[in-house]
Amino acid sequence: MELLDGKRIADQIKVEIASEVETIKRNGGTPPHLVAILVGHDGASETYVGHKEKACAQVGFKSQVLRFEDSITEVQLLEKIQKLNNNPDVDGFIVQMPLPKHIDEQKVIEAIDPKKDVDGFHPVNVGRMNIGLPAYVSATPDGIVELIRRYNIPTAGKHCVVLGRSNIVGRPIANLLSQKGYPGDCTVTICHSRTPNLKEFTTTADILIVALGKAEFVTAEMVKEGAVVIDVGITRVEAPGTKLGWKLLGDVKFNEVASKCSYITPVPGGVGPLTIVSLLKNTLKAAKKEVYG
Ligand code: L34
Repeated sequence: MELLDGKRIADQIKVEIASEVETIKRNGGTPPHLVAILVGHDGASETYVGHKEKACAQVGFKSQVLRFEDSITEVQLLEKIQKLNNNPDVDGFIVQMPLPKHIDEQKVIEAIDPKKDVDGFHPVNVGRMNIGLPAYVSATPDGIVELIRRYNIPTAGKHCVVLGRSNIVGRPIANLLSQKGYPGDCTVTICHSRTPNLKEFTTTADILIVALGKAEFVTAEMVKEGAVVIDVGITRVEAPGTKLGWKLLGDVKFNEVASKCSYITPVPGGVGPLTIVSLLKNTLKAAKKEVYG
């Protein structure tokens, strides 16, 4: 069993990005500029946006977090988005999800100019990604692909089973791994909450990607010997007696599954750090106008 060390790969890629930023600056250009909108005070969102801000600083990007209270109206938020769309100083921006219930997330996503949509959530980017055109690919699936690539994990002809059909992870990763080339050429099965006999599918997976958001859902008996297991889940659970009072759990029961795997991601330190780095990659692409010219 080998651990897929997302933290290590993320640090490596950050060094590569930082060197590109240096080149841009040396040639008289301005560093990429990312803006994140954060609504409310959700603990996990605060952490993730904090990681994004820190990563920008590490690679030499300009970054800014625009914070708003839960009470912001949809109209007000859409106005902020228009301003960012029209601000030539901003290369890309994101609106951290989830949003308060009174705001329609899909409306917000569609208000973002696809050229600045470094989250890759806008239907134009999703559509372009789906047919293999240059696009901003959403950060978590892109991070998974990058992890597979950096560890040279073979994918051609492999059976990849994806648990979860969300717009931001399950669907796009299933699409990417079924596309031609490397990492890809997989036979992909998408399973979800209405799939009967889940175990029948998961035990045939050479590559098992779990993105359900259900802590420790995948047990050893669900995994084939020698499988590659990628755990996208990240749930905070109470942990009395620890310093923080809580800890993070993945969707996979790591302790009993790990010994069966050829490769497995830890939580934390697996997919999460790659998600951050993929956002940086998209922002760099935006600054270089690589996707839309
Ligand atoms: N708009 N909303 C938008 N874009 C995104 O790409 C996200 N996502 C998801 C939630 N909402 C979003 C993220 O940023 C999930 N996500 C994310 C980002 C970073 C990490 C996890 C999820 C991360 O840094 N994970 C660390 C541990 C974090 C911790 O200590 O809580 C890890 O090692 O897995």
